[in-house]
Amino acid sequence: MPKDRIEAETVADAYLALLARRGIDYLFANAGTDFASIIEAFAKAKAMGRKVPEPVLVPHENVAVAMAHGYYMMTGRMQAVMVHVGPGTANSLNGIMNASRQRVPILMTAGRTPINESGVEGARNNFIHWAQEHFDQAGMIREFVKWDYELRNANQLETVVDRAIALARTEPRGPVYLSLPREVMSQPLNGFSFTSPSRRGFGTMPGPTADQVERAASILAKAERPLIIAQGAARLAASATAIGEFAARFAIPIVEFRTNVNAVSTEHPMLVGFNPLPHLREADAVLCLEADTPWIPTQHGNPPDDAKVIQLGVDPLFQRIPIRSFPCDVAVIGTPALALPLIAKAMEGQAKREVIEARRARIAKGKESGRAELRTNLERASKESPINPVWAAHCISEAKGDDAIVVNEYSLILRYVQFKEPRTCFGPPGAGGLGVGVGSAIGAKLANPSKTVIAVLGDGSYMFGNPTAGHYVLSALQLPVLFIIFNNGMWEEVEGSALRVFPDGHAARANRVPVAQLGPNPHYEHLMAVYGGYGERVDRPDQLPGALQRALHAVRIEKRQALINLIVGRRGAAP
Ligand SMILES: Cc1ncc(C[n+]2csc(CCOP(=O)(O)OP(=O)(O)O)c2C)c(N)n1
Repeated sequence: MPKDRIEAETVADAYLALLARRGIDYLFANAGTDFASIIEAFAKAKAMGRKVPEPVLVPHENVAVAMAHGYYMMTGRMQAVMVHVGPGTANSLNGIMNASRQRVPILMTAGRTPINESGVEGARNNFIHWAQEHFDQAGMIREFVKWDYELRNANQLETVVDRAIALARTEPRGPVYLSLPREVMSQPLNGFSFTSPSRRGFGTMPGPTADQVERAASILAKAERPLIIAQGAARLAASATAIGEFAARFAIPIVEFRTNVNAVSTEHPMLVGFNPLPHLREADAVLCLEADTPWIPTQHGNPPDDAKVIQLGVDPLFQRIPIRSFPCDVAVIGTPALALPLIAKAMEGQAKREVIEARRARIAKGKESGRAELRTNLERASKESPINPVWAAHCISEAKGDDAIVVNEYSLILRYVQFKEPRTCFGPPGAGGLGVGVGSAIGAKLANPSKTVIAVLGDGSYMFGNPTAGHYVLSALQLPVLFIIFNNGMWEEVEGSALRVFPDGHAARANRVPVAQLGPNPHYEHLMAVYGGYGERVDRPDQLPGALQRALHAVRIEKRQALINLIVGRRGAAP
């Protein structure tokens, strides 16, 4: 077995060096007394030129997790987060739930308060060390991680780190949790030997059986009105390419319903929109790609009873969701990248060319008439005050440029925005834990310093994202991101959900719907003065194009963060 030996005087030295050797670029960290030997190890590594992950201080745990999330979505490279014992773990939970449901691997770690009250290196020396002890620290996070463990001694360091990383990266991917007791991390070592490269089977990938492929191919080849619903499918770059090719080859329309990341360009001839309606009701076969919620029965209805439904994904039944009963006539196990080319091959000769070409023509015609409707809506929206979110979406689309990456939590109305490339528009994770937008935009920028990154956030989502922590990190790393806040002074989604349940109730008649209004309306743009960024408030529709140019100039040319506080009307009123 090839071995490598590195210099290390403590377990913390060896731990950080091993993370770097196993491909971890960053440790997004929110530190406390548990970090003593980690801090010492980072300082020593810098002084002695040892290779360790880059430490990034992130002053809120949820932002740290979202940064790891955004970085992975862009690069496919998993990162590590370390937080302060139990309280830090508690603060990170929202982000971990998002990552877990979106299959984002993260090495989530936390210190452990010392168990020894005296007598050993690292023993308790602060009053918090008593009250911070848990019976089961991982218990609070266990439901949303694939594996959890506590490092017991130096001897098992390589095994534990490799197992954590291998399991996080094995499909279905997701976060893992490792607690690192202070005494163990400060134990002395005299150098550290480990297997290099690792032999622990990083990132296994499940694939479909021949029977699954044949049954799916037979359904899709016979269908006259098949439909693809893409959702979490393009989290892997190779899957995005496979979806685009498969749909184009067999002329199957794609609906990107609540996609976590866009699978295809908005110019793709088979992209028919973002809403399962009306396509779902007319379909005779539905291919759901990594879709935990391919449609919402109470909103969209269901496909016709005799339509066949194929659920394709690494875990097509989403075993960790307690109740989920979408039809599944065939479950195909695998990523779209792996499974779609196999299904395409099996469809060859079965699918009738004339049926495919007739469908292609019908879809092109439908798209053309849809575009005319959008133009009419846009024309009307362009003059409205407060600014109509339709007009805002259009202006952002015009200004952003083809290279931009947009993180949308979740105010941007996608049918008014052009994305030339797949995987350039990131949507909110299915778990809906608000606050992911600020941090994942920072993670995306860290992964792609040369690209323009734009975070489009509701005023509610912005505040959930711990913006002061996020702006601080950007200024510390000298990374410019443009934030566009759709400021409607409310939680429209919360209001809407109450009124949909009680359409004729008291809340519907109230001037201000309780627990859904955010007034008085703050001047979020002033926050930029604190962080050396560029801030602007926009009240009128005609001001927006100019404001976007100025803000983009700030991020692209002046290299400072920017924020547009956009005073918008309700999105619900938008066509
Ligand atoms: C952590 C968390 N808390 C609460 C919610 C419930 N919630 C869903 S949408 C929403 C309002 C978001 O407001 P905003 O971003 O301004 O968008 P708007 O609905 O006004 O368009 C809230 C509070 C949530 N999803 N996540």
